[in-house]
Amino acid sequence: MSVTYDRYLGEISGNYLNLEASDDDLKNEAKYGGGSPSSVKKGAGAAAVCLGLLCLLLLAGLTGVVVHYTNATGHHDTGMDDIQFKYKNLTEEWKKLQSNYSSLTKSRDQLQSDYNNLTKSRDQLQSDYNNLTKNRDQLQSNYNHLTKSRDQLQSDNNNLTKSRNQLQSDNNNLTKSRNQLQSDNNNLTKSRNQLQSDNNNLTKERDTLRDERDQLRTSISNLTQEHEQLQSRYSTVVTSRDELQEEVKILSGNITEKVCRSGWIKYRKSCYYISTSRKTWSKSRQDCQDRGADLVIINSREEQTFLSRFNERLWIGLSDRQSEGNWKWVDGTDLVGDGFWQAGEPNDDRGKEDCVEVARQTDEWNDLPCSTTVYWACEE
Ligand SMILES: [Ca+2]
Ligand SMILES: [Ca+2]
Ligand SMILES: [Ca+2]
Repeated sequence: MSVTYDRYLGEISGNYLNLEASDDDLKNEAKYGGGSPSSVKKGAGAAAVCLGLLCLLLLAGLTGVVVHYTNATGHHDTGMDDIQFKYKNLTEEWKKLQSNYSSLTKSRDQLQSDYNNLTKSRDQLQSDYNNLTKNRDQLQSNYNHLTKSRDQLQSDNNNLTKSRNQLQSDNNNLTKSRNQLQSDNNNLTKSRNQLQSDNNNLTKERDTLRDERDQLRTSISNLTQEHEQLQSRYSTVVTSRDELQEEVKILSGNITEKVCRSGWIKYRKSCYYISTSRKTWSKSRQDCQDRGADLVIINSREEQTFLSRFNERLWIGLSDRQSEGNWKWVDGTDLVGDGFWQAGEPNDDRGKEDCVEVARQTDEWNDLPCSTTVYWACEE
């Protein structure tokens, strides 16, 4: 800012109007952060200094005019009117300057007020800027988190898609398997029903067969009883026949009733000698032969029962000495039928049992070593 004074024109001119225009500049500087509070303050102070200088210049001008007028009075009384006129103009100029000074003072106060307001606005804007920066950082952080979450969700989504496809495939396979199983189940159900029907028929046939079997068993039992009764009757008839034939022979005088020697026992058609000492099988047989007889040959259950009454171990005339397991009587004939062996005999114990005794405990036959010494029975 510059101020000039034209002492001839009596005018003070300057660019003080620019002080008013600087309001917009200050606003712009505050808005864009380009200005500083000290620069604005400096402008207002410079305006005040300029106003003071203007007052001083005006006062100096007035003093010069008075001096000039006093000097001129001594030499030129005729120029009084001209000086009076210029004084009047200067007074008016001074009043204008005074008015401008007041206006400038008001403008400065207004600028000061605007400066204060701008400072407040700037502080508010700075605070808003800081808040916005924080919000921006927070939003950036949120954005980053959301980006990560989105990526994670995208990855999860991909995995879920794969799992869903796999499950879909599995579901298709399971559906096929279920349909196959359903078909198999239907076939099995048909087979089961068929088997159930067959089973029912077989059960009926089985029950029928059981009834028939029970009837047959009853019939067999009845037939067996009849058979046993007939067998008993047959035995009785045979015995009666033999006795009758014996009596016929005796009565006809063709045969003479056998008489046993002293010490022998008669039973049916034979005479028997029961020893009173014990010998081996061979020596026992030799004793019988010395007596004109041989070891006993058992021809029937009755003869076996007869020998049992002596309640002793007795050699009989049966052995397999010539051929193991091939039982022969002393007359050279083979054993016919099952014989009268006790349970578990003949056992040929240790391969040394070839001769037969009537055992005392059971009155049945047992094979034992021929060198054993027991009693014996001769038959004549
Ligand atoms: Ca006999
Ligand atoms: Ca034997
Ligand atoms: Ca034996």
